[in-house]
Amino acid sequence: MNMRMAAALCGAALLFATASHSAPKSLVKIQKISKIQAAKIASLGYDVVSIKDGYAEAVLDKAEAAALSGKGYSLKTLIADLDKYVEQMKGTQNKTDAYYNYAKVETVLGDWAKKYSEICRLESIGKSCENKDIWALKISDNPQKNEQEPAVLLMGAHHSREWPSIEVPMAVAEKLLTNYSENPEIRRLVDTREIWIVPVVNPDGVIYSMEKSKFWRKNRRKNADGTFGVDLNRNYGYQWGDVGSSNSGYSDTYHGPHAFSEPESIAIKKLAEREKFQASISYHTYSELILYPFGYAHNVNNPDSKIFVKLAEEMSKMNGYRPQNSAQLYPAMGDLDDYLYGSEKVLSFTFELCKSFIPPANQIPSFTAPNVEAALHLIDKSGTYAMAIPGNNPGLANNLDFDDALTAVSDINAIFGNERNIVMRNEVLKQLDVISKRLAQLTVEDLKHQSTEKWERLRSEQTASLALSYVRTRLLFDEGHNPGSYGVELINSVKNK
Ligand code: 0X9
Ligand code: CA
Ligand code: ZN
Repeated sequence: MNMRMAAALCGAALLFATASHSAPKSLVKIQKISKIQAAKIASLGYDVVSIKDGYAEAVLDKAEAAALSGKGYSLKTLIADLDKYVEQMKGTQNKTDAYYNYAKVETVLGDWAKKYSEICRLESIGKSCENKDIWALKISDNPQKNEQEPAVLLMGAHHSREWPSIEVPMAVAEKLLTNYSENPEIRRLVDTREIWIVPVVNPDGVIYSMEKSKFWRKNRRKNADGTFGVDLNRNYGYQWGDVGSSNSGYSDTYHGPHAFSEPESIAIKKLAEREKFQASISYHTYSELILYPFGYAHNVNNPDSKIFVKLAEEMSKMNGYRPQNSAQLYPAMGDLDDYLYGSEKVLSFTFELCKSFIPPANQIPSFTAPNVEAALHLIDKSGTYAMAIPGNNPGLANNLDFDDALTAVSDINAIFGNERNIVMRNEVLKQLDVISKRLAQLTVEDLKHQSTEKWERLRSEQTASLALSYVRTRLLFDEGHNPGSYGVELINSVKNK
């Protein structure tokens, strides 16, 4: 071999090593840095996975680690070879404790769709880069019909190496389906809501991560430059861009050639546009956080922050996670939540589950159980808190059932009772008016059928005074036109107040 050829080969080998990114990645602690410094590192496109008081953790290859050391940061390797770590975690699985893989998700969803066909249906909402179905299970009464009911979307595995993110949405689905016939509270949620579960947004990445035991985060797009993968949580089209997000195919936070360049993010977009969700959770790992928008930059005004904060705090009581604004963790452009909230007015949350990417399999029940409770709470409140704002489906408040409408007025009062912003106050009052009319309509119907149950309940709810006054007006009006239709006692009590 002559020298020139050797040199050329050497160059090619080097190039190949970088392009395939086969160098093992490490979990590295960046020591003695402030949260602001950590966020700054993340915003440069480094894969910062956890920010704590005084330090951060990041997934770095050798070159990235060297670059950060070169800038003076003090690094400590926590897990040297993350591919091996995935292999180890795979080994913690046994007959009773095991993570879902794509094939099992597909089988189990199919089985559920058959067994519980009265309350769910399975739909493929699109195909991945490698032509795998992106499955969505809709859980509701009359699942074949698109009813005017508050709707919630739960998603797992935008990032393939974050296996617990598949477990939680699957556990929520299982809880709803298997408890429907026995548990009245579950039955109420299924009957009055539309719950959509997409446990694996990124099938190709999950298959790659589990079968090749690669510490893989992105999808499996073959990029134009020969690299693989787009970070789906940087590919959404609201404030898509370069902050906390990379324009290089090599990077784990590569945002793709343009917004919505990937079939996986397009599938979610189409579903969101069609179903008009009130709320959503996208599951990730790790750090035990509940994140809410906006996340693309610091201090962006979120007009609905009161609802986000209240919901996050309540869910936090159930799983012990810390509520936080996304950008406060670190700004990153093109994430799912900014799109869902910014473009579709969805109350969108990201949960960072667990204390590590993939806890040993015997810990699965300990993180699914409290997170099922948190999800059920959001599903419940999607019919009350969400009604404070016109949202993406303004007709919905008009269609609430009596229970939801009554809870909505008290919930909305609790959140906005001392709202100082006059624009917000007017918006909320408008919604309260719509809900009060709905309450009045249902109450009058009830009274026409000689039942006073709703009337009594309305009278015992302080915050329902507006609805009550609508009912009174209606009763007296009807009495004037058609005396005797409601009974003397009722009319007298209305007259005497
Ligand atoms: O960076 C992400 O995509 C999420 N964290 S993870 O470690 N699972 O990769 C968090 C995204 C939160 N959104 C913003 N900070 N904008
Ligand atoms: Ca329904
Ligand atoms: Zn993630």
